[in-house]
Amino acid sequence: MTQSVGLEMRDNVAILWIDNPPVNALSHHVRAGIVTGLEKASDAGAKAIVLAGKGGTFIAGADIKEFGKPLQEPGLPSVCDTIEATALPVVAAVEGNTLGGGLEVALSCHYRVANAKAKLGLPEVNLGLLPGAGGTQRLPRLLQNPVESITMVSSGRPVSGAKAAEIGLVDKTVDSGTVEAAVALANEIAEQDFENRRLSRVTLEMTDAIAAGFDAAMPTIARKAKGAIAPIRATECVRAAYEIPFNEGMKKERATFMELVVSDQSKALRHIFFAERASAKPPKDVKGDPRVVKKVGIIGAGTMGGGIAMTYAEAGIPVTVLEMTEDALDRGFATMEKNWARGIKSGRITKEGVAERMARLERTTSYDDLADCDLIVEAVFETMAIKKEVFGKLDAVAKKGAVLATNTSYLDINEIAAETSRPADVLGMHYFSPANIMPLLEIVRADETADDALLTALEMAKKTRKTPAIARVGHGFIGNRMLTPYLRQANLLVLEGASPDQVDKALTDFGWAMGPFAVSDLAGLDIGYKSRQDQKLDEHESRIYTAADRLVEAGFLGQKSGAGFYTYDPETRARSENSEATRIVSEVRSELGINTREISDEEIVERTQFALANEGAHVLGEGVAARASDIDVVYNYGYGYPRWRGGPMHYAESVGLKTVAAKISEWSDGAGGVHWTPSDLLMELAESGQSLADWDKENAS
Ligand code: T1G
Repeated sequence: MTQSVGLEMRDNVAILWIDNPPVNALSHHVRAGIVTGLEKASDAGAKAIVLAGKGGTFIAGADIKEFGKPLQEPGLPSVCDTIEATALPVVAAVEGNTLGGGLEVALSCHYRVANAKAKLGLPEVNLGLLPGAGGTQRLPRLLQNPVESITMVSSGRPVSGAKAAEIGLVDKTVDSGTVEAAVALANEIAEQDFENRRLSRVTLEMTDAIAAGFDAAMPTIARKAKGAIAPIRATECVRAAYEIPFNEGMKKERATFMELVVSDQSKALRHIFFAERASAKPPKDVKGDPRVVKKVGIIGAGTMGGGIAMTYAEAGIPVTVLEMTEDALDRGFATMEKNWARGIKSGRITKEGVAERMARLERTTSYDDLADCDLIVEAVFETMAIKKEVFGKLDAVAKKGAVLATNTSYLDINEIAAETSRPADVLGMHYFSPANIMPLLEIVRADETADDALLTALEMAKKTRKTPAIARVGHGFIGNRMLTPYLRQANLLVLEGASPDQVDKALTDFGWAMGPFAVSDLAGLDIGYKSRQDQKLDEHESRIYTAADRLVEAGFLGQKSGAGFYTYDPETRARSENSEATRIVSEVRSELGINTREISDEEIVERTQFALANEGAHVLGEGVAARASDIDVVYNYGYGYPRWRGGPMHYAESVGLKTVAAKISEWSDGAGGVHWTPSDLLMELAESGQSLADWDKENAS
């Protein structure tokens, strides 16, 4: 036995308790403990065995932290084979998270009893892997339903215990007393023959209909995978369960797993799995507890304010929304109700659910009505003057201890905080549009933000199911700051000879959800235009956007005006070339005396992605972000970055910081050098050979 697997005898049943907090991952000592426990149960004269997890959860999967390290026997496939081959019947007590290797262990048991609210799934594809301990071979043999097997393996989505009973994944469900029910079943079947419950012995037969089903499923799986390979490879293994014997199917699954576990995609997906957990943790220097938030005030009921108000109401928190006029409130509330109601058709929400959420919203045009709010988030116009005015008023009416948050995308929060007598209560909570949908929340810790105010924002992120990343004050914080050099290179590439469509396609082929020109059209070209006017760019910088500015001046504002860099079908919003944009770009190139050239997709990817990484290294070096992995979280959750690439910083690491640094040095010495400011930190890391991951370990506060 090992300390993580205990044995308890209950009459003739041996319960093997897995105890490996926090999620009972199948670390080496757990795997070894299970094998030993099976022997000990037999020695103890048990007639049947129950496998159960401590802490209200069965097993959440293999220990992800062990991947990439030398395998310590027994490996999970052999543990599963040992369980299945055991002379005594084994019943799995499935509750809490029964995922990945955890479900594979349950599948190698002979019976399964589940709590109705348990989560059973094979999420390995989310890590760029596939079920590597027999899941692709045993699941189809148990379910005898290719559609269900394909869906579970290729989507990674879990099912509830109740649903699991429906599809035959478990033998019975209970609402409580899962272990007791498993012991009762163990007693019941102890003397019965259970040969037919050893799933490896089950034979599946491939039919034309089943083969056609696999053929039909693959294009959809590939489309949804958006460049990720694991869902496709995992489904191929499920198909093999119908075509070749179990042992050969296991060999195919193992070989595929070994290929995927060393793949860049899996390394990237495991990186972001841990990155999103790290970014949700308070900095080490922060002490204390979050303040209690019973009521939230939102200033502004426009696109952002309405979306933020929806986020809190969705989390069950009462919200007071303040606008300057009743008309503005009418519009804002109508939009919120319409947005929620959209989910009724798809069954995501009921009419009563919409009414419940709306009932949590109060409205007012008076600041006095915010006096009882514990957190107030302003989402008014993005000008410093208006923000200062709002915070001056808040300082006068907000209760003592209220956290005062600004949703600003760029502005200096220290300056805003200075407008109040309570800068310790002030911080940034930067939401991304649409705020009720987009998962990222940039929490900006200003110089005087109190620890418990910061902890309150982190707690609110959790409560509203947002993925947070903490930034320090700096123009554009993390995400928007890095967007500037990214868009700069994209626009330069168009000036030099690429078309907007070629740039966008090269980047969607790289994995981005949308290319920069399509995103600019979506956001509205006038937003960038106004920002450039406000910033009064120098000549080098402003010439880059001459074409974009001309488009706005010609009335091409993007999707909202029907055309921008692209023309949009009024019905379908499908985009096609805007010949006027092509003419304007060509005109600008001539005026600027630019001799265009053929530009490769590779150059487009390198210059845009390395510009992101370089600026990210500046952000890191300046302490605006505490970790490189936080920057990756920002881009995954706020900007449509391809998750299976890990993030701009992880991608640069996977290319090799030396390579990235050499390219940036080359470009900064070249014709476009004025547009490159190599990050000292990036150059130092490239020189020293230290990785960003190591830098994070050493420096993350
Ligand atoms: N391995 C190692 N650590 C894990 C882990 C795992 N499988 N799952 C969670 N942790 C850590 C996590 O990093 C965090 O650590 C703490 O536990 C709490 O996690 C062979 C190959 C189970 C739904 O993909 O989805 O089996 O930050 O904050 O919100 O076929 O964790 O405290 O130091 O997420 O309650 C398949 C991954 C693995 C499930 C719980 N299994 N985990 O969520 O807590 S591959 C998974 C989750 C596999 C086999 C294959 C979630 C959760 P720290 P948490 P939570």
